[in-house]
Amino acid sequence: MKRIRLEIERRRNDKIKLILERKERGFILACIAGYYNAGKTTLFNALTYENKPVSDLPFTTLSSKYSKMYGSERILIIDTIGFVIDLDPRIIKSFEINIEDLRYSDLIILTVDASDPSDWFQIKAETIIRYLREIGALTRNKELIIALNKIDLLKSNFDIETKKLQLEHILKKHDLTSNATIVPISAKNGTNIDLLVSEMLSKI
Ligand SMILES: Nc1nc2c(ncn2[C@@H]2O[C@H](COP(=O)(O)OP(=O)(O)OP(=O)(O)O)[C@@H](O)[C@H]2O)c(=O)[nH]1
Ligand SMILES: [Mg+2]
Repeated sequence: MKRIRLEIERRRNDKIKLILERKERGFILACIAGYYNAGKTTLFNALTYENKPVSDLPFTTLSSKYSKMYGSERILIIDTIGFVIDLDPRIIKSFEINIEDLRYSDLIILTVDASDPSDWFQIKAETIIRYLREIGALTRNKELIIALNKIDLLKSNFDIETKKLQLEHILKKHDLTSNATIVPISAKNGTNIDLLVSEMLSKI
């Protein structure tokens, strides 16, 4: 256990060094966060023209992935491991390595699954926003875009607006209204990706 703990600490330090180097080289770091299966990698691929594996099995992505955003030499998009409610405390330590990507990023793109039923959607969104605050990834001066993903699975605009209102309510509760924007998208179909990109550029 001691050996593993030391190894995790060493990797965490290496990771922080790497992140700081990238920042020094002038990269702007945009980190995609969210629960497993929210569509983070699908969005990452859409923003970078990468082709990283995507699936409906949990934990398809097991370590952070980095790639420049298409059309930009300075913006680095980061895909992260999916978050889980009630994460087993024994594996939290190993997640910490990836937490540094979230902490040091200039912009967080929180990807949420709009096709979740309203009550579940509410609990998940509240929990992850609280968590991001707790780990110091969502400070008052951190820019935040919520990508309300999978809108192709919703029946009407009314459903999209309802989910948006739920998110707005949570943001207000956490005093994040001024730095946050919600963009409804379908990462799979490419809907509103252009809107998301222009929102990213204006925040950066
Ligand atoms: N209908 C629909 N499905 C989507 C959309 N975006 C992603 N998916 C599907 O959702 C599933 C999960 O997508 P991923 O991109 O692997 O999700 P992830 O958040 O990276 O998941 P982990 O790596 O496990 O954390 C896949 O089956 C995708 O095809 C979308 O906009 N609409
Ligand atoms: Mg993934």
